[in-house]
Amino acid sequence: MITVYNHHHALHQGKLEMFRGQLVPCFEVPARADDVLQELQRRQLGEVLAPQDCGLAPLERIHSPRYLDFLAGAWAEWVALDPANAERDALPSVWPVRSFRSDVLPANFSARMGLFSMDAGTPLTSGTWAAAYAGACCAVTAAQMVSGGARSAFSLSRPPGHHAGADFFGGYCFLNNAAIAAQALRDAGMAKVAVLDIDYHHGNGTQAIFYDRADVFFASVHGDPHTEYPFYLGYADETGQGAGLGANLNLPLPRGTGFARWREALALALQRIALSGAQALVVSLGLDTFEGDPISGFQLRSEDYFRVGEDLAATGLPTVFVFEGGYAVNALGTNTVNVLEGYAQRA
Ligand code: 6XA
Ligand code: ZN
Repeated sequence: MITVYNHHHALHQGKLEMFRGQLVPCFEVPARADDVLQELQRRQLGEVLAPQDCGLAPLERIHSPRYLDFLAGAWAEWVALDPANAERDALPSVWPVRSFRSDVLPANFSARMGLFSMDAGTPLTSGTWAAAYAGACCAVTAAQMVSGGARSAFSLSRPPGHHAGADFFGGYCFLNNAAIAAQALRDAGMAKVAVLDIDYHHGNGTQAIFYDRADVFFASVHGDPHTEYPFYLGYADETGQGAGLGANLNLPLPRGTGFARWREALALALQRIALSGAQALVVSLGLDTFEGDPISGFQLRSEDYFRVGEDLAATGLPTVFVFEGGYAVNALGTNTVNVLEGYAQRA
């Protein structure tokens, strides 16, 4: 399995996030990707390459121009407000909820931070754009390898992507790498693609991006949004709309779910993906389903991740793995590489 690694990921290094009423050190840290890289190399799972510079075009297939403009220029605006801002990250604090307008682009920076975001847990830093852009290029490069005939490729990058919508960031995500990869597969000529999201948290951004499309099937196994982030999307009755009706599958599970029940949900998702006629698969690979994860509530164990990889390989579909969440830093390398090794041995 080839890994496309974002050598610039550590340019995004948030200091503090809002968590249960206080600002706490960020969970989404550079050590996450470093650990996975180290474990990949220790177990010699395959080559590690840098991405190609993909340009803005693949990002513009998924994200709105005004959102990309905002992200690319946000840090400079933040520091221009006050030179002392260079020492602190930008966090939103006001949002246009129901009854407010989102068509008007306010001049005020805080107002635009809120317009283009969904939570106060996602600091925007000096290197956020550079890291996220390079990460999107990793996803595009991995997709190109798979559309070019490779059985699989792994895009190893952070910040993650699946909460980011067409025009908003949140949940530690800025650019939706999985959606960008899926679109890149479509644009390379694959008529139908599936995205399977196995992060603990529902991939609200990916779902929303493809919700009215029949050419990208989205399936997700995740913590029940009645109690788990992102709360406002990810329910079982969300099945797609318009041309996309029937092309969205949510399998929410209660906090505390262990591997046996989780694996049944995975099997159901894979069955539906097979029926969808997809020619390739993008896996939003979150490892925060692990029993030791500090912010999540499933009970998967390290050895279970081999079985996950085997189940994914059994689909027979060419697969792009895209790294998402997972915060038990000491086990993250092991768990991630267990999935990839389980996959590689069965593929
Ligand atoms: C709220 C929790 C964000 C969840 C991030 C994540 N600050 N998403 O792992 O997959
Ligand atoms: Zn997650």
